[in-house]
Amino acid sequence: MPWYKKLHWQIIIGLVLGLIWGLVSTQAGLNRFTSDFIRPFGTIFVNLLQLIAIPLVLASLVVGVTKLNDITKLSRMGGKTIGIYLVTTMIAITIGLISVNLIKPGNALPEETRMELLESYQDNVTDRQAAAEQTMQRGPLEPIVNIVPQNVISSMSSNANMLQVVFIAILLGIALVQIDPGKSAQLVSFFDAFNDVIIKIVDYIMLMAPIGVFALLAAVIIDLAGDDLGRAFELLRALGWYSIAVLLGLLVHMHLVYFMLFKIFSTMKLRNFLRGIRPAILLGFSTSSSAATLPVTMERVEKNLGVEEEVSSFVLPVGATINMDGTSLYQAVAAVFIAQAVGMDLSIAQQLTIVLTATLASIGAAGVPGAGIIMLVIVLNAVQVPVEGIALILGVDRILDMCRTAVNITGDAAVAVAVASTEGKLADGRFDD
Ligand code: DAS
Repeated sequence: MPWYKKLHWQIIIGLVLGLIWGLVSTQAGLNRFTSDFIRPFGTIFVNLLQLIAIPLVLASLVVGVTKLNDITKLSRMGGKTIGIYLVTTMIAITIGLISVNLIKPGNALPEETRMELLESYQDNVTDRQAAAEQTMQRGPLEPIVNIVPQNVISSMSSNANMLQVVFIAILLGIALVQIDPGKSAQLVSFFDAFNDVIIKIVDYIMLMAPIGVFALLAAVIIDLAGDDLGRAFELLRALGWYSIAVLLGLLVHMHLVYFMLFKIFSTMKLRNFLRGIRPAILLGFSTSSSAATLPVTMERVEKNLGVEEEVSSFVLPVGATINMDGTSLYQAVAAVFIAQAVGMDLSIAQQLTIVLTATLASIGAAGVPGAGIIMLVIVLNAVQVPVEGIALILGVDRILDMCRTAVNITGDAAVAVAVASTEGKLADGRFDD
């Protein structure tokens, strides 16, 4: 198959053309046109992915659980999955803290820029602060209470409730395994067929990926630059070191931690792993949403990496909501950067508090765009860093959200491979698209 027919190349071309169009648009006064006639294609594409996410999780998880004919496997696999998720998240935060303490991005911000930025973002800070205050009011066990829905239909009303759908699907699957096989067979084959249909729909949606990605990137650039490219570059320059601290941490985490994960749990080569899930990584980058990318992550992990459905259908939906290595690393860097920028020196005890609270904040963050920065307030409050500092990083948050979401997805897929390998459910993977 010629290279340009491969989906991931088409997505990359869409990405690059989107970036170029966005920059041209800001210079040629075409922002209005881009917003009215190009941005909608990105919205349609993300809507399609969000549309398919919940039916996919429900169908694949029910099928996955019923295939685990012995439920103790589920608890063993569940324990292994959650355990590896927590360890990789805490390592991510530690890498983030090392990166931000070495680079010290906060010290590069000039005083006048900081004061000006705080003012210009005041209204956004208020909005986000209000959303985050709400998060603060709920108790520490709120994320656990939230897993159990009151109503099946309402639990499927938003991708932010992905864990509720996981809960329902597991309950359904366990009940199906426990009733008379003669009766459950029809229902299991229904969910099996439904699952195949959903995966086929994901293939159709992916045909739109290059266009969707082009539109998403063009929109991000015009949102960031407004009609004054110069101001955007001044802002980016002031925040350049901060972004480098985040990106460096993400790169180290992706290559060191997942490399080690495969060394311990699987014989898969990191290079082949990354090739196998490349479209999902690129999609996570373009949509900034683990939940929206989940259908593609599942399809690629199963088709390209050979992870059997009974593992991927459990590990990936759970990971898309509670395992966010990229987000937790970013929250650690952001909290210390803001502290540095307002002249605060955080003690080791406070930085250890960041490890705990960023772990909780990333578990509580939904797999949707911007979730990480709203939950960041929990971390800032825990170490008494002024929440207003969020204004410093709002400007580049979307671009970093794209990067940390790509790492979140990579982490979910890496754990799926590791768990499948230890469960003997990892076939020899194929790595072509
Ligand atoms: N965008 C979130 C996700 O989908 C991550 C974040 O906001 O930090 O994973």
